[in-house]
Amino acid sequence: MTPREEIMTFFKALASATVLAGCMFATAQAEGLVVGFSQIGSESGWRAAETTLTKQQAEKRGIDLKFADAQQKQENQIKALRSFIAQGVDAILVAPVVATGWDEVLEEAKEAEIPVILLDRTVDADKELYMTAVTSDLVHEGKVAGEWLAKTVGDKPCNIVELQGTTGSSPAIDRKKGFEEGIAGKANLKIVRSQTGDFTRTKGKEVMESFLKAEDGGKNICALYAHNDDMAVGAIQAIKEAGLKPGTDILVVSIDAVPDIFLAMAAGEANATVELTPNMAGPAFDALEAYKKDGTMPPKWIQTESKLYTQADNPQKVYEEKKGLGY
Ligand code: GZL
Repeated sequence: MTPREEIMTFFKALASATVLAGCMFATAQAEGLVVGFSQIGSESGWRAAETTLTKQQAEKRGIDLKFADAQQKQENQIKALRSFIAQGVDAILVAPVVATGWDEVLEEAKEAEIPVILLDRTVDADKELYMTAVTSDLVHEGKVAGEWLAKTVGDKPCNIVELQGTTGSSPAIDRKKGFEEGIAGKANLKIVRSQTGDFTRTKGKEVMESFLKAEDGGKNICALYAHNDDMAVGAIQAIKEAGLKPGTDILVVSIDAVPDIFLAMAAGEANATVELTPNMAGPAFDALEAYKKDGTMPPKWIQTESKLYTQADNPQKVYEEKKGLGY
């Protein structure tokens, strides 16, 4: 080998070693990260799936996830965030149960230079207080549901009852707003009753029972719009117990696309749902790893997709596909 060839061989080897070291360093960036996750609770099938997938994503990336279940209480979430700050975690994930009341604790996280990522819900706080929010377009979801109903009923008069999500939460506020946009200008479509079912099956059934009683046993009700599938599934039970046919006597449209709503659709008892991915943690951890690696700052909103499913979309098959995915 000539001296020139020897030098070329040396520098090629050096270049490969540098690239390899870089990749290992990048992976090392993900390995060993300690992340605190304040989860709202387990109020719905969707929430349970989000928790499962977040833990799976952390495991896959070698992230040490400190998990705290707030049992639907904001004060428990704030306590958890303070504990994560005291532990000096590398980052915090939080699914904020309601939209207000976060400024102080987010300030404390900023002071401690701990990046905060919002999952699936947003907060009414200065955007500088969190790194990014991984959510769907909640207004759009409601609008898709409203537009589907408007298209389905045509000019027929249709009294709608609405099961709202948790009072004060961004999905409850935005899904209501979006649905009203979706039915705007349709004089034949009217929301006659609207109340929170707190995103749970139990409450959804209870409130639907009260709607049915108040509306002549349900004879005056043409459709139910529920801010999530779990409340819709509870309401379907109430409609059946009132001797009516959900999906026919009372149309049912909701949001999340959890497996059980597809079972109801396959039985003709639900009509449409708008999908919300439970994998919010994947994009969140991607953004965090990029930030830790070289300071790359993500956009303030990482939007996840929303897709309408109806009875025309082979619900039994969708159920089979979805049932193993962490729900
Ligand atoms: C919406 C999410 C909602 C789900 C419900 O982004 O926060 O919370 O739609 C869950 O199932 O309770």
